Amino acid sequence: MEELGLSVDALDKELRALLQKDINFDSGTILGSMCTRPHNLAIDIFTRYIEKNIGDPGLVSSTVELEKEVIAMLSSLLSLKNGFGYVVTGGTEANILALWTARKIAKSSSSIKEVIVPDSAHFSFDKAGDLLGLRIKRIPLTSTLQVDLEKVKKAITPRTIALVGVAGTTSLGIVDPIKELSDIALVHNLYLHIDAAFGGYVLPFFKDLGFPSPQFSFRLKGISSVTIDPHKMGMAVIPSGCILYRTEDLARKVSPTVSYLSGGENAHATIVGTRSGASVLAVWSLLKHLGKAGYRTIIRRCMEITFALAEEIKSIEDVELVIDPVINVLGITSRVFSIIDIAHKLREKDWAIALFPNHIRIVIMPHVYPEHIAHFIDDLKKVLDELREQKK
Ligand code: 0PR
Repeated sequence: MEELGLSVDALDKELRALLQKDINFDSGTILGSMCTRPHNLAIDIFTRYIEKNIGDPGLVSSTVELEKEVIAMLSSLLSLKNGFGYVVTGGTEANILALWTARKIAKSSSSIKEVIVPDSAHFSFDKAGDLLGLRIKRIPLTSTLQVDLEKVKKAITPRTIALVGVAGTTSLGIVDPIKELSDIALVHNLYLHIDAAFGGYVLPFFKDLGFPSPQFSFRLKGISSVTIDPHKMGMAVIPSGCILYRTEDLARKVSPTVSYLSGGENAHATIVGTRSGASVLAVWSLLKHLGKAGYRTIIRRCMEITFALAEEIKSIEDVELVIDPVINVLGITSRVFSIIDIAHKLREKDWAIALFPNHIRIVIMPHVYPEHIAHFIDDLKKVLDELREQKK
């Protein structure tokens, strides 16, 4: 740190120059991210209420009431009346909280406690396992890339404390057979957590849009908690995740009481202490402003572009879809060329795509427009031509 600070103008100039390599969503080149440019209303509300710390709830009791409204609105989207939960930093914190809760209520007396997750589960479950001392058992997928239910059943032992299902997987947007997982959880009296970090803001709108609508809501009685992230398809500002619990009792399992807070004694039920009240208010404002109709319009647009891209990919020689898209996540692979070579060449052309071991992931977020996709298809065709040339 220098002795004398920079003027705001000088600082602004320097910062702009230093940030030149960062890519913005409005560049139209980010096709592999599960985040998007936040809605303008969210940006406005977030900046207006930036000072609020909901980690001292007594100081911001009105914000606390609105957090309850956020939880009520998101719970009701997932068919739950009187849901409980918190706005957290993202899907990782929500998933850690869920497994922490499961460990708290676990009846298993075994010193090793296990959690059964699909092989497609996000790496935040590995972080959670490591932090909480839980053994994460990854279960293989079937040909539909959903968790193999027979293998789930076989993996259950007296050490098992929880099952996880994913509604919208990170790599391909697949929805596990959640109804069947719920039935298994009920039979074995296990905690079932659903990771709908991405799909939670997408799937609830499918029925009205006329798309196949897999079950994953709290209507399935075996589900104990759900992760649903406003900072993905909710168009909220980072950090905005959400954990929803079926009952208040579950939500309270990991909430030590803190006696000394300035706003008075209170329970802390999230991992972080100081917590963004501005995030809560931005999420609340978006839910109130957009309503179901607003979100449905956003989802319809993303799905139309996804389906159009899927058709394009099917028509291009030497590449193919990993599987027909279920939501606005699409996997491209090739039997002819290395997908790593294709991805690297696309990245050289400035496309910010996600690269998984066997496929490129494209996520059609609200910042993606048909013209971006048309440009991407042109470049993909060029890349394939280059690779064909090289092969000769
Ligand atoms: N659960 C699922 C199903 C997820 O896909 C993710 C993250 C998480 C949990 C964890 O959420 P947080 O990252 O909010 O803790 N999915 C994205 C991914 O891994 C995260 C992301 C978003 C990565 C935007 C890159 C990016 O540009 O792809």
